[in-house]
Amino acid sequence: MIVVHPSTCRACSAYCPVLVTLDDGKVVRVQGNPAAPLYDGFTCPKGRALPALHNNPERLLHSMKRQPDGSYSPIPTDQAIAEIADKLSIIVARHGPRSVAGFLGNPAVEQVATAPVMMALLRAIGSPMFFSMATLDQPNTKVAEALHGAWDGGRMRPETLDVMLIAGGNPVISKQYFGQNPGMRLKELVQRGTALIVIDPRRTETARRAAIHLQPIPGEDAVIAAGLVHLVLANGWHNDGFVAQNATGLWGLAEAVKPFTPAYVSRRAGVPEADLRTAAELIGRARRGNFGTGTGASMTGRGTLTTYLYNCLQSLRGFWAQEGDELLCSPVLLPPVRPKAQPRNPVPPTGFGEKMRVRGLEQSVAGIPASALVDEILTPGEGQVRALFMHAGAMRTMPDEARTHEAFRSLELMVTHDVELSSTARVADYVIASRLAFEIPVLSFLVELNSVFHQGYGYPEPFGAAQPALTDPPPGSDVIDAWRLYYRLGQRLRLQLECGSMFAATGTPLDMENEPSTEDIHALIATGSAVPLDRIRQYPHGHVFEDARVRVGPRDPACTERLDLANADMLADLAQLAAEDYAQARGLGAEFPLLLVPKRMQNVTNGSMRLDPQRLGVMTNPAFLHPADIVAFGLSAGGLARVRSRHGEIEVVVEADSDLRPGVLAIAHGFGRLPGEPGDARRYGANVNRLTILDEDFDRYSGMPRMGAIPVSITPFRVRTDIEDVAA
Ligand SMILES: Nc1nc2c(c(=O)[nH]1)N[C@H]1C(S)=C(S)[C@@H](COP(=O)(O)OP(=O)(O)OC[C@H]3O[C@@H](n4cnc5c(=O)[nH]c(N)nc54)[C@H](O)[C@@H]3O)O[C@H]1N2
Ligand SMILES: Nc1nc2c(c(=O)[nH]1)N[C@H]1C(S)=C(S)[C@@H](COP(=O)(O)OP(=O)(O)OC[C@H]3O[C@@H](n4cnc5c(=O)[nH]c(N)nc54)[C@H](O)[C@@H]3O)O[C@H]1N2
Ligand code: SF4
Ligand SMILES: [Mo]
Repeated sequence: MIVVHPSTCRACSAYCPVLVTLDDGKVVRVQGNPAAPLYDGFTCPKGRALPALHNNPERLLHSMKRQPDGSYSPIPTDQAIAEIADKLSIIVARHGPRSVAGFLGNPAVEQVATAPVMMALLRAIGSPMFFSMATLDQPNTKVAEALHGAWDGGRMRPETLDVMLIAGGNPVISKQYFGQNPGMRLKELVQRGTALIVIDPRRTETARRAAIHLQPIPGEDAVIAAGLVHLVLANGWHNDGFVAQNATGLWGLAEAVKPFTPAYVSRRAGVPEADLRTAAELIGRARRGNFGTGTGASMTGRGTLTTYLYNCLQSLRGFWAQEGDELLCSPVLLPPVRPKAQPRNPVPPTGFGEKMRVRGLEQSVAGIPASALVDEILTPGEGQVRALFMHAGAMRTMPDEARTHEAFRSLELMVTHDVELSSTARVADYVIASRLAFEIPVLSFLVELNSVFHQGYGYPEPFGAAQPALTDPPPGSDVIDAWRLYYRLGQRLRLQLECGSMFAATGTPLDMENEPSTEDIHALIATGSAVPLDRIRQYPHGHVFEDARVRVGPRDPACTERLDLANADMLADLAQLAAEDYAQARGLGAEFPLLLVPKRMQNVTNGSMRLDPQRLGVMTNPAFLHPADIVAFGLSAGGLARVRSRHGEIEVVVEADSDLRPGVLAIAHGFGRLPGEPGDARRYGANVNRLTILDEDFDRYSGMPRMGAIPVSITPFRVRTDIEDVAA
């Protein structure tokens, strides 16, 4: 029987409403849902390819156990859990609670209940070691907000802006910034007169819509931001009244940006001085604006300083939501808020939580540094991590593949969840076979939660969806929702788990006798939500809750809090930036003549969704270069090449991209095979994280290592002879 049900795509955090066609319970079609109140029926190719993921012949239908010879054999999931519980209790008894760690990556987007129950188990064991990809993504946004202070009323809404700046983000592809249907949203913005400023070494799909596109040398975002601050101040375009009432440190900031003259910034970052001045003028003359940094600006070093400077620029212009403005991302599943048009003092970004035993790292406002995990596993001594629960594609997405691999293989116990025997699964001792999207109920909670970590995420409208699972896992399979692993381990270890809103330190005790349903866990996550979950569940297509729209309230007359324009560490970084020999710092030379940068591709989400080459048209992650560089380095488009950094090398397929700035090499992450496994760039792609390392040039607060603007070389490898390829 064929039926069509509304649901939500969770293949990325845009969470597009979809209509799913089921034929006798089998997912056969996914399309946009025009009946949903948001996104105009939009989907991307990944959403439409979800049937391929559900019907993947390689899908993991049974949990797996690693055998002494390194092969994997199916094991009943409950037996796997029993064995894991036995090993876990021995490890805790022998090495203490801190030896147990959990790691949550992007797949948590699909399985919302994993995070609270994994955290509940760690809490019950007494381990603080909860890691997440948030600290390898854009932790600089949380840290910069802590250093600068936050605006209680939040940012101005996109549809009200005169100017919008995006540095190192490409929403048309990533769906970050406008979430859903970003191409259409951008078009609407530009049509209504918003001047878009895009800073990106590639003329991206987003940059095509920009009034000004600065196409800089990668890694110079802090220099450009300082240059814009300099120009705004030099022209007296700052909002004196706003600054006097809400900020301190104007003089310090003005002094610190003095070296960043337009001529210097233009020379150093490789952008035309006139364009820089025009961008500053657009910012200086606008009445409403917003500035945001994406992964490009965050990963290429000095991400915290860059975001801090843009926050300062925002405050200099008074570009924060005003009294009476509608709050951007009014909560639905998050707790209600009563924002005011006033600042909040800066807070220390670190100094409150778990200290790492390595590189002086510690918990920050962005979480425990994921970049410390590998060394926490490899460094002997009290507290050494010996057991790891992993819900991510880490082997292809963590910097420094070789050390990550060494660390994971050295664990006494490594457990992953997966939907295929992925490279991360192939280093684990146990792989728990997991349910897939349409076998799991929907709760649009994570979209909202993400908006707390990064301004680019979240529903701009008070939208919520709580929808049932649509189908059961295939007959004969033995797969579970990931959270059940943690619950059942708690049961076996006779622990009482507590679970609730992720903002609460404790939660409601779970019934440890009768296993709850996933909906029960969702209800606990929604504890104290702005809109009661029962109401949200009444709308099969999801709903915009008009009564949940929040307006920014008046300033409290007694408010004495202030934003900080002159954080001492940030100004010291700025002084160092101005003083450094930038040509030398960049690390380019005859040996490494190109800068490697990150990018996202339309048809994959990091390491996911590479299943159906016919429909998705992509299976590998090419190395994109400007055609002039292809010629200059003796390469051929479509041919193979070897990319080398100081830390490793990979084999890649070369592809021409005339939109890239010459001298820049762009490769997406999330591909490749394990060290020691035979690679094949055309089939598996290449793991860029063979070129990155963890402990050099890392952010002092979040520990995030440099993952972009990496000096590399490229040389032809088994050069193809067909002439057309060279001409391309
Ligand atoms: N060099 C470099 N490294 C990067 C980045 C970069 O730009 N450059 N970006 C970083 C960023 S921002 C992020 S967020 C991370 C992302 O990295 P991760 O958090 O690791 O996320 P994914 O690669 O999306 O994870 C996908 C994998 O999870 C497996 N999987 C496990 N459980 C499930 C499940 O329940 N459902 C599904 N569908 N799949 C599951 C799939 O088999 C797939 O292999 O990578 C980071 N790493
Ligand atoms: N289709 C798709 N969507 C995704 C993902 C995916 O893999 N595929 N991943 C998801 C995840 S985990 C995340 S975190 C978000 C990320 O969302 P975004 O941050 O928007 O990521 P990108 O689309 O890669 O845009 C980054 C841009 O930075 C540019 N860039 C590189 N280096 C520099 C630099 O030094 N300076 C500047 N100014 N720009 C630079 C790149 O050219 C690229 O255009 O996307 C999410 N959405
Ligand atoms: S943008 Fe694509 S992958 Fe992301 S939720 Fe929407 S349809 Fe799914
Ligand atoms: Mo990310």
